[in-house]
Amino acid sequence: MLTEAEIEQFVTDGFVAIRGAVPKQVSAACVDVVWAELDQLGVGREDPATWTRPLVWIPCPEGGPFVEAGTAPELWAAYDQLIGPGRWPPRQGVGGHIPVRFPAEVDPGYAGWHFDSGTPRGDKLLSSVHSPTRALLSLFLFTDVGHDDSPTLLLRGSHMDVAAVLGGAGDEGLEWSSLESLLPAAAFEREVVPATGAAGDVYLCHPFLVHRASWPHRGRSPRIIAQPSVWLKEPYALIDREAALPVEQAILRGLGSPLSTRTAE
Ligand SMILES: O=C(O)CCC(=O)C(=O)O
Repeated sequence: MLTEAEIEQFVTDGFVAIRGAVPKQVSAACVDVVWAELDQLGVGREDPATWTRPLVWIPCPEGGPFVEAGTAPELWAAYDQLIGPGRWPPRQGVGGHIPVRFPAEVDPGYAGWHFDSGTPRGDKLLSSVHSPTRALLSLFLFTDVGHDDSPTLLLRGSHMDVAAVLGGAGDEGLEWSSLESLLPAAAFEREVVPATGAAGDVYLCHPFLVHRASWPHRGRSPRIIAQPSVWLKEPYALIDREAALPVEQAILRGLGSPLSTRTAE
């Protein structure tokens, strides 16, 4: 269970790390499966000469140890606390993709600031303040991730900036191509926190938290994490501050006032 202080940290900062959420032997078994998949792509665990690209994406494998990782009791308890019991669809696995980052000096591409909250509408990808489908972004660390291992960078508190901008865009939301054109410059002056930790740690992030990949990778071994969304069954109404649980509370805090009050103003 998250403590009250951790929950307040999630609301204020937009993320909380659950250390040791996944048992070490389970993370290690997930890494073995990832290497088996990489081997199919010609990238060998014991053969650094084949680590020729800075980044290889694979869909997060299903089954086996990924079921144990994705259903870890501490994680599900935290989802209930942050999102609300019955408000997120339980998944027998981890989901999302695995960006495997290899030791390299070069720009891997796609390392710009963004948040993962788009919902497809026709041919558009819209982000709405109601976060219609996404409840959380989770970062599962399957290997130890130190400062040199190209950790994901989190912009502490940036979910509030995103909520404030989306709040002005109506229920439908808006389409954006660059975050720099969407957010005020001050948003990018917030503290940058590297998502470092040990294999088995899981960062739970607000769906509006701005983050990006980092490079170069000057560690010795590939960094393996998964970055699934925890999905949301019903969009956040953003009307009742008293009833809101932490993910919704954080959006309301970023908005300054509930949407019904704003309409009445
Ligand atoms: O690979 C990383 O560190 C971050 C990946 C990312 O930004 C994402 O999946 O949204």
